[in-house]
Amino acid sequence: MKRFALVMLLLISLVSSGLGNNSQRPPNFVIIMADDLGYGDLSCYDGWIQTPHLDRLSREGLRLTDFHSNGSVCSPTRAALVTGRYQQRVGIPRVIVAKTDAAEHRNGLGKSERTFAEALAKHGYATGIFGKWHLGYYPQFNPIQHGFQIFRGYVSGNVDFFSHIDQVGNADWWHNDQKVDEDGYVTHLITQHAVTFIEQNHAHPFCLYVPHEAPHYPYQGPNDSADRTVGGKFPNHGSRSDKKEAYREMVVEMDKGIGEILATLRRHGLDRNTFVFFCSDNGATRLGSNGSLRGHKGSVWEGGHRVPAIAWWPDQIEAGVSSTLAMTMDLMPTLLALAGIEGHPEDNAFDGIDLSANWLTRQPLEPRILFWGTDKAKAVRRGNWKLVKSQPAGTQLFRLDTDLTESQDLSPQHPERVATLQRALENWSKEVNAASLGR
Ligand SMILES: [Ca+2]
Repeated sequence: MKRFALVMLLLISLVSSGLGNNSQRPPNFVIIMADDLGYGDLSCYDGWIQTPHLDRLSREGLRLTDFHSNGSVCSPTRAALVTGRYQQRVGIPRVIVAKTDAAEHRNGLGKSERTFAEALAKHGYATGIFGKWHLGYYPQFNPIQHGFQIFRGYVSGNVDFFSHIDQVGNADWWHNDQKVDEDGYVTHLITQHAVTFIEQNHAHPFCLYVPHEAPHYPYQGPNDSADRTVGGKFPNHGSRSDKKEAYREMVVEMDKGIGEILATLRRHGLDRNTFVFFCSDNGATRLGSNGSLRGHKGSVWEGGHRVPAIAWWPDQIEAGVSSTLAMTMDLMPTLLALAGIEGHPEDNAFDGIDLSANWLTRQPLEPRILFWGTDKAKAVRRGNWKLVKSQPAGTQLFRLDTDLTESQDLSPQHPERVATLQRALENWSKEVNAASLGR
């Protein structure tokens, strides 16, 4: 009898672990990206804002403590997320700006790049993006040219949460490649479209990309009203005097929306066959919190790019905390591996790596070297060592396991290590810049 019970238990655990009825169908994907959310903002990261739904995701999933955004600003990280490659290689090293006469306004994600949406759509996935694109203003850069079958949202860096007008006074709300406005608070619209997408596609594999606007400026909570008008003069950051409170309200509203998405997955019995990933696209501004980390959005200090991130897939990814070093560009190779897709084109080779074995079975990664670069500063990381080249500080070396706040420059004690990392950084810069010019 005892033996029978044991066999039954084993069978039940096999079925519930997905080796049973889920094995014929590849997993669904939900990728949620917050905008400018810091390492010290969420309650599950000991932050100052209560976020019960993300806390639950974190409790049930794998909370990552050494996950980094590719860029320290918006467009570069998003370019790396959707392509699995360094943004410098992809030709999007800077923010694509709203100002129509600026050179960076005309940049966008090139047709030759392959996105995760393209690869998944080719293998039968329904693909949708609801929220912020920020990879090009013009129709040829639109998400529907890059494998997404449906897009509702905006293409610039930020819009008024109510009037959906960008920061130079142009209307910016789209249905695919057409400007079609809708009434509503941006965070609510994103959630509603995401929920509808799941409901319409629950019967087959889907990939849902949810790039939220919160908590990027303008700082507007759900009970406020529009500040921006077409062609008008307005305060870019919104009219509220209590901006920190507005920031908190924005994060809380995003958290509620994420709760609704998760409830929708549960309602359709998809929570055991859906991989959910949450992260931020760069560190917080001074209005938010990066915890004890040095620096803010825009810098290559940890506060610019070490961000909250959670990988969630009940029964497949064991709940816990992971200190594995990872970066935004690892997402695409990981998604394709989880979907069982091989054969990514060589001329679009990944810089990111497949993290699935690390997340699913805690298999350690091979040692690797990672790079960050803005116009003003660069950084390189190998193991716990990080070299930062910035002005006016110059070249400095830090050991993050004992000095997470990057306050103790160890370069005088380790000249050889400095030279090796510096050489690697120079080679990398040359290589990605040359690749970008050859696009
Ligand atoms: Ca951002």
